[in-house]
Amino acid sequence: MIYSDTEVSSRAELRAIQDGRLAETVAHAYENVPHYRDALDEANISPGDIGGVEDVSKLPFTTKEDFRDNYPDGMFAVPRAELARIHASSGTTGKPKIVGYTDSDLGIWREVMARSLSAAGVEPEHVVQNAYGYGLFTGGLGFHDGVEELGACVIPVGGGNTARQIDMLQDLESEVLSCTPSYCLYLAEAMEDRGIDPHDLALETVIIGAEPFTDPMREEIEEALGVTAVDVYGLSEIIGPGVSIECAEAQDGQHIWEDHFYPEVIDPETGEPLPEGEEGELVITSLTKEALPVLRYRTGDMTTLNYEKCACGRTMVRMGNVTGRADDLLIVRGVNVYPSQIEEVMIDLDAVAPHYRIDLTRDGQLDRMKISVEYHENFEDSPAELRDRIDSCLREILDVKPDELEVVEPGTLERTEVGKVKRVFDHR
Ligand code: DLL
Repeated sequence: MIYSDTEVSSRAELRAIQDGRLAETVAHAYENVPHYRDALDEANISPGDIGGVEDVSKLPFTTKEDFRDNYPDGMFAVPRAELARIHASSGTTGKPKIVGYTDSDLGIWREVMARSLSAAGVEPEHVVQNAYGYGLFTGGLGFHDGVEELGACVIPVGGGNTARQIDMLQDLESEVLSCTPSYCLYLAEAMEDRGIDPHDLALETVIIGAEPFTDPMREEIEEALGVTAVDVYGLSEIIGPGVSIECAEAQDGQHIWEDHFYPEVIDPETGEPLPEGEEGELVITSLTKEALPVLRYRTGDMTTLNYEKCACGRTMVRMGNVTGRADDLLIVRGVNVYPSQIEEVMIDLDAVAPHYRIDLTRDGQLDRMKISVEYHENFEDSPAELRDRIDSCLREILDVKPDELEVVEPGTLERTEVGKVKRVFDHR
């Protein structure tokens, strides 16, 4: 269901809103954040040069390094006393990125999350079991507030705690579950182990995000649980979950809430904006944030933009689902390897469970790549034969051969119960 009229406003109306808000955001950032003042001065741009979104590409990019250099709160544009909440990104390396919100920012977050949930098919009478982690991670509280804003009922189970999670799904008949795709698969397996058929649950929709997944993995989730799986995207630096989401009607790209987040796609090498439909790095400018305005933030996430009106009636641009990050690229013996290429092979093979890991080590000057993969419980041939099959599929898509390919028993590889799955272990 369409939650707010803005979602169906004409492109011209939307453009007018974006123009005004962009000019205000640039002025706010320039006046209150030394980093932006220096960056704009250095680029010879003054806030008055930015009349609207047609001028956005004049602005310098903001990067993850800028957050790191200004740790913890140097990117904030309001005094401490005006902050209402602080979260942090779940960065796996180095210091986390600290992000702050004023009351108004929290209100906007609630609104975009309510829109997102509504687009996913959540209705006020539904019970939403929220299995995203609560705490500094934006997933838990972001979903929580959005469910309340929509007027639905939230069960704040949080991440992990699988036995209780399953009890709640059964006893409280949750219609909606929100969690990472890897945890969703883990839950499905855990139910199977306990002899519970997920198709007997009241569950209709799962809202998965916070980490990349491929279409075959989504199909696996939809089949295992008998649900519609909707992809939700977001990042702490911009607000958290709720930057964009698929609509349940089309499940064909994620609507970006463009009245709050202005998107561009650029060539990650040259920084040049790319035309509609070409894949590149997503760059986002916040249009309404007070505590942490962000100008042309390089998300690192690879996607495309599609401005065609959607079957659901929404006019807001859709981004393609993010299957990888610009910095995901692994260079193995000088050859480019994207983990998503390996994942696609694994998931296409019925005999293989969607659990695998890639280990990279260095032997003297030489990179070594080991891939470990679990076979599926119902698989009946010999693991050696399966190994050969995977090997030939990998050869077709990779320009570098794994040095070791290991097929292991179901349940061998470590699962993530909380947070985001880690599949690549680069020990080099
Ligand atoms: O993961 C916010 C979030 C919470 C999104 C719950 C969706 C659901 P961070 O911890 O800052 O924030 O991580 C952001 O996660 O730049 C992407 O690389 C990745 N990511 C988030 N959503 C998706 C998705 C939250 N749907 C980083 N598909 C982003 C692929 C995703 N990657």
